[in-house]
Amino acid sequence: MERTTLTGAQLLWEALTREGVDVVFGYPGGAILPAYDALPQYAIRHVLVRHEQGAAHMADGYARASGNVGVAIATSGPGATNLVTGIATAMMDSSPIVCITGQVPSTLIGTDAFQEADIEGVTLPITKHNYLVTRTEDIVPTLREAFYIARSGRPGPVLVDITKDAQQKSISLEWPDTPVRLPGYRPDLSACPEEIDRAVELLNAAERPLILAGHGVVLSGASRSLQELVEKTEIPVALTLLGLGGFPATHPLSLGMMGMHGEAWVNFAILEADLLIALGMRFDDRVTGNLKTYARYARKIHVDIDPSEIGKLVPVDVGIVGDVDAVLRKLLTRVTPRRRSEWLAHVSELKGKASVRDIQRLPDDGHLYAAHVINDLWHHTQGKALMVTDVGQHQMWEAQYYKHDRPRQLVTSGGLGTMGFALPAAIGAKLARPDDEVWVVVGDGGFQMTAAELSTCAQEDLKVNVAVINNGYLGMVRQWQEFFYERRYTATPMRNPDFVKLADAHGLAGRRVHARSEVESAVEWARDTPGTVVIDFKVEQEDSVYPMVPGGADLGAMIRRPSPIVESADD
Ligand SMILES: Cc1ncc(C[n+]2csc(CCOP(=O)(O)OP(=O)(O)O)c2C)c(N)n1
Repeated sequence: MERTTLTGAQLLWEALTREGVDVVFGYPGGAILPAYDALPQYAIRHVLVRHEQGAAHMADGYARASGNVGVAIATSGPGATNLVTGIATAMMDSSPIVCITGQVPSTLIGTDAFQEADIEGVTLPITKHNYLVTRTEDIVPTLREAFYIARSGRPGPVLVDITKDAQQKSISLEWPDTPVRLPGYRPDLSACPEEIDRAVELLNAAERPLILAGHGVVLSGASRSLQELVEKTEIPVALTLLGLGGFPATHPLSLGMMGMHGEAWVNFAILEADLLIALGMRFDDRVTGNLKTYARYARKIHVDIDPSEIGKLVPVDVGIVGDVDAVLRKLLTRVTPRRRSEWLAHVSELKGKASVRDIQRLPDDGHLYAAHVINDLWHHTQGKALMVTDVGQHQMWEAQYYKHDRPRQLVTSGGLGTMGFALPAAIGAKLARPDDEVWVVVGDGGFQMTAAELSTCAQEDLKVNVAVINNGYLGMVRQWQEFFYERRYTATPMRNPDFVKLADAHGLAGRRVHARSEVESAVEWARDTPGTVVIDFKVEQEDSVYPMVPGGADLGAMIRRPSPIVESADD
């Protein structure tokens, strides 16, 4: 063991360096100033954000794009509370981030000191774990635990709040070199052999099986095993929003997204299946619709690393607690190869009937449809871009029309549905994967929530392509008003700034697109222009995302696109 004498602030950066951190996203202030003062002594890049929410989303985007832990840093009080939405976003989507906040000196805690906020109390329900550190001696062990907890088992956000005096004091310490061990926390990764046996039995016996692939497939790096299992057994795959990319969209056995805005044939297939194999997904209400009528004819196998997810919402026949990849590898050696021509033929019949309502069949009538923009973006980026989306209609169109073939190719806020996520998350993703072409797809509403981070792109000289899907409305809410509130558009029409001028004000290039014929050249222009660019796509204002399962309705009760060009009588 080596002995070192350092200040708490130095120990903080030293611990981060030893965890492999090369970039942090943050905003300084009084209570975290000792840490900032020590930062130049370390080879860690600091990205100065424009709002701490952005720092948390950037750390999250970095984590989702890289698979490593992202780090955000903020001062006490308002700095810390500004992180909250980003932390909750990471928590809902099992994203490993560590947030470090400065706290008022330990002698002032509990006195309503200037910029004092009990951020440990505030973030208790939205972190996987959190800490208040008041002693310099605890900084290193705590940070080591924080990284271990964030990245192990079901990943999630951890917050470490460190008092100013703990950052200032110098101590001499022996650097711990043993692995972190926490008596009360042992993520169990070994699946129970009896449950594996039962799963194999059900898999071999099923006639109409369907795999439901979720975020866990991506997080556990299970894509290859999944593909092997699928090809061996000919079981088609439906994906959750966060599962997209976990199985290639262009694979013949990929059906597409399930749920509220999932493909109609996927939802019908779920309702008709005799076996669902749910992998690293949590039967979210947006995925199941009415639980009472959900997949009534199906036996269910649920694989998840988090035991509390098994049986939480949907009773299952077999629950396997374990890492998805490890479980799939066990199943692979045991399942019998099968061909399923009848079931697959039936699913493609469902698909054929439903796809006549596809917006892609709408002719180019001079209107610019968001779905056309996304489809063309997919085409002109050869399906290879790292896509980061915000929340709303554009998010669903992106999920439907950009075909994600690789894991970690789509970064989006699923569980919390956080508007303002996309631009900062894309900054984090770009820093994680600098060689990737990164596109932000964002609504005019959500863009304005964190557009100040354009300034961060400019200062850090980052290349991110921003596609604003500008419909002049808070589109998804307008859609709900159209469907369920008799078109009373209260508080959803939006008067926007000139987004091209906004880009210009940041020293960035911008361009406006009104017609589908201009999309290709705009995409090419974005790719060729150095630095971050903003494209303002002026799309059809009152288009809606179809199909749609109204909240809480039966999965089969989808509202369908009303005016298909071609419609078969029985569709
Ligand atoms: C922070 C936050 N506030 C409110 C909402 C509720 N909400 C969900 S979608 C949406 C509209 C989004 O509008 P826009 O960003 O323009 O995207 P569009 O739906 O038009 O594609 C709103 C307000 C939210 N998801 N997040």
